[in-house]
Amino acid sequence: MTRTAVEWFVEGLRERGVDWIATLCGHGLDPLFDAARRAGLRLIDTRNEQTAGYIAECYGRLTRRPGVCASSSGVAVVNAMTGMLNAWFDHAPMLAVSGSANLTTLGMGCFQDLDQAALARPVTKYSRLIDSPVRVLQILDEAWRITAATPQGPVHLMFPMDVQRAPVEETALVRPNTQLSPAGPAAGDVETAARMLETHSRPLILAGSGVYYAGEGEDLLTLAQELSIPVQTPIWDRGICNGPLECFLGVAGALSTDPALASQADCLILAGAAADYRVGYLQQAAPVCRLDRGWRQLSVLLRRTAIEPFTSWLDQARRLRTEFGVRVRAAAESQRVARRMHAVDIIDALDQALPAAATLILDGGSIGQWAHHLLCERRYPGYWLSCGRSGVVGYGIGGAMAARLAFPAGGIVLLAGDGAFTFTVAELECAVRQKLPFIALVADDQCWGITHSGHVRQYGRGMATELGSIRFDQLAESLGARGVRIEHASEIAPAIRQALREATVTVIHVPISGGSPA
Ligand SMILES: Cc1ncc(C[n+]2csc(CCOP(=O)(O)OP(=O)(O)O)c2C)c(N)n1
Ligand SMILES: [Mg+2]
Repeated sequence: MTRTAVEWFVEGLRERGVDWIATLCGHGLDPLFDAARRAGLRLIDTRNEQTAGYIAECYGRLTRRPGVCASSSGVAVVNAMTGMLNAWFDHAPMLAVSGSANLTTLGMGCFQDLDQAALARPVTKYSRLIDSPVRVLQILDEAWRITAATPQGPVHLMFPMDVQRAPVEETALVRPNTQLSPAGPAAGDVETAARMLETHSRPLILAGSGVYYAGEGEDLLTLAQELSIPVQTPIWDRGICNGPLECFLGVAGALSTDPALASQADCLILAGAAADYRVGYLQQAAPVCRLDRGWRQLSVLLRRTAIEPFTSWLDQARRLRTEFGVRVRAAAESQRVARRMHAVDIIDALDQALPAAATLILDGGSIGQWAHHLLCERRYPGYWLSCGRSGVVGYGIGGAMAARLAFPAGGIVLLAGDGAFTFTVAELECAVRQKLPFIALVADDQCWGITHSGHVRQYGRGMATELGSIRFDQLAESLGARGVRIEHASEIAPAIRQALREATVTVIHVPISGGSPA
């Protein structure tokens, strides 16, 4: 069945028990009005949007259920904000909708052109542009749950006319993730997690940064080991695993897709992990719950019920992971260019030469992906620093300096792409002068490799992705650091071992042929 995005939106409102919208007509609202009228949703009109706003927020304060108002674009939204502001001060639930000119003309000087989403942000819990017709119900659901979540408060959606009118086939609609509480560091519910484990046979724990910051990593891993539950960490989140454990199965959500354990699992526990792109927005059917804190209580609760370990499922998951590693390595070998080094030679050398307690910092595209795929389970994300959820490149030299400040003793190794390394390369002089030594391995493919591979795959050629040649060893020396140039793969591990004995910054320049795992 096909409907316009605004028809789906109106139906979504009806499903949430809304039977009126307070409003004042004007530019940007006509498709909404038409859909509302046809769906039997009453329009309460006013002479000033302030009143429409007040109606919505007062309804919220009286009933603790969100009232809805709709205003036209530009100054009309400013008027309606009076009501939003009242709801804001009172922690009252309320949904304010604003119309606007077409998405395709926003910011180009369209009629009443104004970034209404930004305008309302400081006085709402959530304010966004509906910029994708297929996401209309998912965005509505998110806004609705955020306005109702404690502490309550107003939310605002800006709905351009062309998005309102866009036809959307039912099967194309992005489904709201109704099993989870709205975004935010919800503590979760121990009993729900316990019930989930008692009633399923293939659970997967996604352990993200939240559980690390909550200091519950060890409790989580103790339970996972005891019950043989596979654990993965979303790529770029902080890890919790500091040594070899049967239950730890590396990183989830890397670009080239890991064994997709989430799709094989029959239930998922998000432990301080976000339901974001790295876990496919959790669009799969398996039930999900969140448990950021409370892992020790969960152990206690489960001990009483004497639940059986998930041994055969963990074996199966480990097999999938091993097969995945074999596939990644085969992909690397297929990219080999005669007499040239490849990224995997650096990974293998690190595997041999890196002390167990060294800190590894990853900065770069393809090189980061190879490392996540092939090194992660043996390096354990507990000893890593990566770019974090931002996915940024170019942070690594600062990261290495910070690591040295945090850990005065011990190995610190930055593995960087040639592109990432040059963002802040002059900082090498500062690190040397201020006695913050580390080792930098530069994987030099003379390009923004991961972007380049993507371009080649999609367009048959790279576009603004090639980089020139730099003698990183000489550059390092000119900045006061040690510089080492590698000519053969067999030299990499000895160079790392030697650099670990030096009290200064060493840059190990490894020229490689290109290639990404994806
Ligand atoms: C600040 C910033 N700019 C651009 C990007 C997009 N980007 C992601 S990976 C990448 C290529 C990195 O190249 P390099 O460091 O040489 O690593 P390689 O992929 O070649 O291994 C780029 C440009 C980004 N993530 N962050
Ligand atoms: Mg590169």
